[in-house]
Amino acid sequence: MAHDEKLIQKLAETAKIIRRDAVEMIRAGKLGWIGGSFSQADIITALVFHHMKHDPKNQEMAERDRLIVSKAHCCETVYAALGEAGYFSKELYRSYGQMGATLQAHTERIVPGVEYSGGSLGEGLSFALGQALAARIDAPRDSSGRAVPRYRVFCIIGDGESNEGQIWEAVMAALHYKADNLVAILDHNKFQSGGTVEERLNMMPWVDKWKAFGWDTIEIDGHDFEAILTALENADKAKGKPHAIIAHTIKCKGVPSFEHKNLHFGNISDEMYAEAMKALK
Ligand SMILES: Cc1ncc(C[n+]2csc(CCOP(=O)(O)OP(=O)(O)O)c2C)c(N)n1
Repeated sequence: MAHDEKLIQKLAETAKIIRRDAVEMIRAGKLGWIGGSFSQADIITALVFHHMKHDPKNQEMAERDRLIVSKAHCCETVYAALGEAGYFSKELYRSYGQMGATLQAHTERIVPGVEYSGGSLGEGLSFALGQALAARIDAPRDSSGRAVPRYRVFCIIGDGESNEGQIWEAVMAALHYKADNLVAILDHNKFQSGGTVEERLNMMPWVDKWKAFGWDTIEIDGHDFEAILTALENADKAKGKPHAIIAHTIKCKGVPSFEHKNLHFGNISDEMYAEAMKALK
C-alpha cells in the first residue's frame, strides 16, 4: 500500500536538511566523503526518521533497533541524521574532523547514537550479525518455542566494500543462523574510491548473488522513499531468512552538478558550496 504523501514529503525535506548539514560539516573540516554520504542519505533518512524503533531521549534503550553503517567513512550523513534527530547538539558539526573533536571522519561509538566504530571496510556486516543474534538472548518465545528477537539490525554496506571476503562470510553465517531480524542494504552507487566497481572488481549481478546465498533479496531505487519504506516493511514480514535490499543509488545524489562523478573524498570549494546550497534549498 502506498504511504501517506505527507510522510514522503516530510522525509524528502529531512533528507535535504541532512545533505545540507553534511555539506556544512565537510566545509568545517575541509574534508569529507560527499559521494557515499549523499548516496546513502535517503536510506538513512527513511530508517532514522520513520522505520526504526529508537529514542534519542533514551539512547541506551535495550530494544532499540540498530543501524550499522559498515562503510563507516560515509559518516557525515550519519552524524547529520543523529544531530537532526536530537542525539547531540548540532554545535558539534563545526568541529567536524578537527583534532580532538568528537565527530571524526569515520563513525565512532563515542558519538551519541552511533552503534559501530569502523574504517576498515568489510567488517560491519559481521558486527551487525552478532548484534542480530544477541537480540535473541533472553528474548520472548513464540508458540513454536522460537525466540522472537527484541530488535532489528539494519546494516548499510558499499558496493566497493563488497569486494571484501568477510562480507560473504557474514552472508553465509547469517543464513545459517536464520537471522531474519537482519537487513543488509547495499548502497549500489556504482563507484568505489578508485573508479567504478565494474572496472575494479565486477561482482554483478548483485541480486542473483545474494539470492544464491539464500537471502530474501529485492532490488529498489534507493532514492525513492516509497520503494525504500515498502522494502523495509516487507523485510519485517518475511520470516526465516536474512534480508538484502539492493538499492540503486547515485554517488553524490542531491546536487545535480555533483552526480555521477566520483566525488569520493575531499573538500567542497566555494563554487561547489554555492551549487549545493542552491540545489538543497
Ligand atoms: C579494508 C579497507 N581497504 C581499503 C580502504 C580504503 N577505502 C576507503 S573508502 C573505499 C572505497 C569504498 O567503496 P564503496 O564501498 O563503494 O563506498 P562508497 O563509494 O559508497 O563511498 C576504500 C577502498 C578501507 N577503508 N578499508
